[in-house]
Amino acid sequence: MTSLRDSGEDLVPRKPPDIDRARFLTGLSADLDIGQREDSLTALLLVDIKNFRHLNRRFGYRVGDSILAHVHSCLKENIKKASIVSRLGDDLFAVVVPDMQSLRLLPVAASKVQQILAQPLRCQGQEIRLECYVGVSVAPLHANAGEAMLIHAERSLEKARQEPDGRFVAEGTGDKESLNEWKLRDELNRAIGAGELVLYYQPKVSLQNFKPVACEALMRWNSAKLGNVRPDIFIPIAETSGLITDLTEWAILTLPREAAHIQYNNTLLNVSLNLSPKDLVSGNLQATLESALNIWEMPSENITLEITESSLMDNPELCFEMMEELKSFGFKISIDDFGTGYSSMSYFKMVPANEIKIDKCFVSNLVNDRDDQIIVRAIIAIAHHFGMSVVAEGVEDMETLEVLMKMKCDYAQGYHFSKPLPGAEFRQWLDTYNMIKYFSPPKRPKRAANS
Ligand code: G
Ligand code: G
Ligand code: MN
Repeated sequence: MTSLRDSGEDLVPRKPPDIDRARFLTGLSADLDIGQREDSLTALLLVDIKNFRHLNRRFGYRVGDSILAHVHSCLKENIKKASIVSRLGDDLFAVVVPDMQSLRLLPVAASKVQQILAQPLRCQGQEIRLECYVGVSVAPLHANAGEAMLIHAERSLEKARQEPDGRFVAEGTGDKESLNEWKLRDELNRAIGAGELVLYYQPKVSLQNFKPVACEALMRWNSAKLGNVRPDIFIPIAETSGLITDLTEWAILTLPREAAHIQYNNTLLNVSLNLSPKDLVSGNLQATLESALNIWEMPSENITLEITESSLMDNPELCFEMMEELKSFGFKISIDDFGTGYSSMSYFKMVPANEIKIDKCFVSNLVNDRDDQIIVRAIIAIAHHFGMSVVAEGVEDMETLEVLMKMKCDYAQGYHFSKPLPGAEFRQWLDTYNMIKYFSPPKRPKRAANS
């Protein structure tokens, strides 16, 4: 008897704890409010006893009730940091841990719950060890409100039932980085409505007539809270979170309004817009484009849609199909960052593009690097063969420009002409454009040289 007693705590006959979801949610909401005010993490763990029905059958409902009371008090006593331990359903318990210091503690907390309940328990002279599944959610990573936290934790619990260790801590909750990303995503979502996004414009200059004939619209985010956030930070986050289609829609609705005033010598400039592959397959890109252009009476021929070469590789057939369709509506299609995506030569035969933009990594050392010269020359020759024009990106000086002109490159874009500028400044840049300033004397056309 004593030896058995040593091996586990005796189950005390007790009434089961009340189920009070409403009270639980009130308590959880209060914790979430504090967490939000103090910018701290609040974790919710849902605990489901494995095979509780069998225990009921084996020992009777009275013992079953006592086991539930035991689980409740055991969690309460052993998880010192918990602010709430509540019974939410037959054998379902919730534990709220406020002010969690790090997301790394989440799997630790889940396994601690399992260990606590696995302590041997003596029931009618027999030793049992409770096993449980644990699902989790964390505010503000997964949700901000009580109900949403519960839904997320229930989903996680569903997954936990399939896991060999009975717990499920979602991917991406393992480090602080993902929390920062989450905050950024939340801010970005707000930014779209808050007017914090702006389009900047960078000129694209013709190497045949030396005039600025087009420009690229580039998104900028001036966040009231975070300052200027670079697109190479927020665009990837927008892409993984699905916000990118909202950003693109914003750009499409903004662009024609501004671009309708972007002219050089009374001629409207063609404007490029960057798209993500998600935009291509989203289904409403074309309708949004057309309605925006209709409002501003801008022909689709004036818009070029840039798609990065590497992004096309995921699903080339579908992307090509969409590009073909956009092209049939008059839009120009450009392949951005060309040369970085490892596409094969057969790609040139299939891609429905009007233009190729050579990535700046091949352009920045063009003057001195013979390998880059060979590559750029080859890209230009092949693109021209297939009827596509070529833009060199990242042109920073006159020497590079000269090399590109010798290679019969069609357009150049880069800091040599201008960095991306806000709309008003860009229009000013166009108004004061002087080709002599940007092209070396031998390359100047005769008339310009004399004037
Ligand atoms: O402007 P620049 O630093 O800063 O842009 C960085 C990257 O962000 C580039 O690869 C550019 O294509 C991308 N980018 C800029 N604006 C947009 C946009 O409006 N949509 C998409 N999808 N990408 C953009
Ligand atoms: O869409 P894309 O990936 O092509 O984005 C163009 C990017 O290149 C933007 O981030 C823009 O600010 C940047 N950029 C434009 N011109 C130059 C240049 O001359 N030199 C360098 N280093 N970057 C440039
Ligand atoms: Mn681009």
